[in-house]
Amino acid sequence: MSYNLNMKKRIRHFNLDENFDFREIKNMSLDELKRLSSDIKNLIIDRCSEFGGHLSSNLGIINLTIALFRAFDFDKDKIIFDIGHYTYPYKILTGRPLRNLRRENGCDGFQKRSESKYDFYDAGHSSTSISAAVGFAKVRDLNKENYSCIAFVGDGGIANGLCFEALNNLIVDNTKIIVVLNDNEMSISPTIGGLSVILKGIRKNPFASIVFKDANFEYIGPVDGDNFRQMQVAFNRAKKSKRSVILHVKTLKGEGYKYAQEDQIGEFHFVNPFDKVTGRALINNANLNRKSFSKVFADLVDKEMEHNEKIISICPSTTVGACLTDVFKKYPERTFDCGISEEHSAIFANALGINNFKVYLFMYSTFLQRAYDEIIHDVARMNSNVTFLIDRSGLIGPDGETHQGIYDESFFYSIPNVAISMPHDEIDAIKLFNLSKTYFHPFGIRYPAFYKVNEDNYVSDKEIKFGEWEYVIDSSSDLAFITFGPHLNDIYKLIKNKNVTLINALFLKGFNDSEVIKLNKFKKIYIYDPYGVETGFSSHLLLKLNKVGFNGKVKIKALPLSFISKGTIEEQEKRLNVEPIDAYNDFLDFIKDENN
Ligand SMILES: Cc1ncc(C[n+]2csc(CCOP(=O)(O)OP(=O)(O)O)c2C)c(N)n1
Repeated sequence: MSYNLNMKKRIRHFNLDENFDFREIKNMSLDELKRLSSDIKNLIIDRCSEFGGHLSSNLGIINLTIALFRAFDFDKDKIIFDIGHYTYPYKILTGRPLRNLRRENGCDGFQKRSESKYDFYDAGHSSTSISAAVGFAKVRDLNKENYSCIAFVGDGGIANGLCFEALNNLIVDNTKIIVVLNDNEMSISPTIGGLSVILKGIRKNPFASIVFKDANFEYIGPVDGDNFRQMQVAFNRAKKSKRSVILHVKTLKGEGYKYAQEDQIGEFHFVNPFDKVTGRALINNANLNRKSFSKVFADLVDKEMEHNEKIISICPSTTVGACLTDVFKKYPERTFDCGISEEHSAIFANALGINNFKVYLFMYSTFLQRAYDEIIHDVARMNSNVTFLIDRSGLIGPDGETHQGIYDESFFYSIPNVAISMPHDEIDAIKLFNLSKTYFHPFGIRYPAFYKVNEDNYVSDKEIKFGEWEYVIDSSSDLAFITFGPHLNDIYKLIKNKNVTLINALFLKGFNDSEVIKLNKFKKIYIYDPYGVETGFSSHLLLKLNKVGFNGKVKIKALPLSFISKGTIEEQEKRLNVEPIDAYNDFLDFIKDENN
């Protein structure tokens, strides 16, 4: 067994390195299991305090994960974690001690097939695990093999429609899976919705589990997720059952780390690097010289809700990240956290929108993908009064491929009736928000989490009307540089002394035709979009230029149409050669002839 003796305290610790052999868990005594649990806890707190990460969810399921290794054999059995943000204990036990967690060349923050043969499925978005486990079970049955297929899902994740679709199919299918339902009564914030009420009932009175029994599942639980013996008995029963099993486990989010355990808001669900002793974040917007766009929009909506009773705010499950906790407390009747329910939220918003309410629908760009059909079929077709506040747009950094906010531009171009915009700073944000107040059709304002605040940033003093672009530098030259978003500041600094026209394309879709016609006077146009893939704004503008018969030259720098893996945003931009300085140099190259 792999131990380290800490002579001072005379405690044996486990070597939780790449050589840790999870097979040893099956033979460990209760004392050893507890020590293993405590070592995993300390490692997770250490790594999250250094690199940031999903702290609370992982702390709550350490014993549960160890118990899974005692009961199952992951050289054969398959486990699929929903979302994948609570795989830290599993990663540690399968030889991945979270080195450089979420960094460019470090351990991924989610489960990932390319990282380990023990990661059977990739995820990042919620509620895919049961469908995937049913698929794995089908493979097993068709190949006439024999192993367990487990979906591990939280009480937040299971309430999403996808899980209901999977369970609905499973009821009439003779394939067997085991659903481990990790019930900690929290999603990011406390779990909301009817299913959470049912689960609460079951926790108090297991007979209420009749809901699941009637549906032809074997219901086991509720089981204490801290108690190794209870879990062993429950897993053995689950393995023996002929039917699919819902194994309901109660756990405590943040267990074992005071601040996380006491957190009822959701601030320790995801943490930036922090001081272990005080629990306080080591980095904040002020010391990084940046401003939170999320806070800017939360404040704008707050002010508007105060005097306008027709304003509704909806935010499915990400209220903490969207800085909406206080706003939602202040206006409980007109704010809705609908849980992990992007599709429902879009239609709910639409119904309010067509009934003369002004709806602000807050969603991260990546999760908005879930509502694509509802945006076309409902919001856009009925042309309703919904403004999408699209947070975390552009490159997302350490969450990697599954969370990039770079595809919404492209999919909006295929949807009629929707206008899309992007501010470069708070002043742009206020302008766009003010325009949204008197615009009664679908409108998206997309923004990254933050922008850098520097003294020499470009500050606009111009008014704009809906659909207009801003000429930041209006030169006499026949060269135009078109961009938008926070990097406009960097480009402005780089080219302000050149004889070049710089345009802030505040509206990425739904801009006036006259803006395109005006471009006809330029010989060369450079389009720089570091916030969307190349099928987004740049392609859209090319099409528009083609329509007005533009016969000059166009060069584009946008994100490649690909899946972009983790790293800091700066590292990702460097890797992709899309930093402002890259665009600037590329632009100089493009206009060379004119300079000679
Ligand atoms: C489609 C989608 N919407 C939102 C999120 C953001 N998100 C990440 S974790 C999480 C909470 C999940 O709650 P639960 O399943 O109960 O797991 P817990 O973290 O509480 O253990 C949410 C909403 C997501 N990953 N996917």
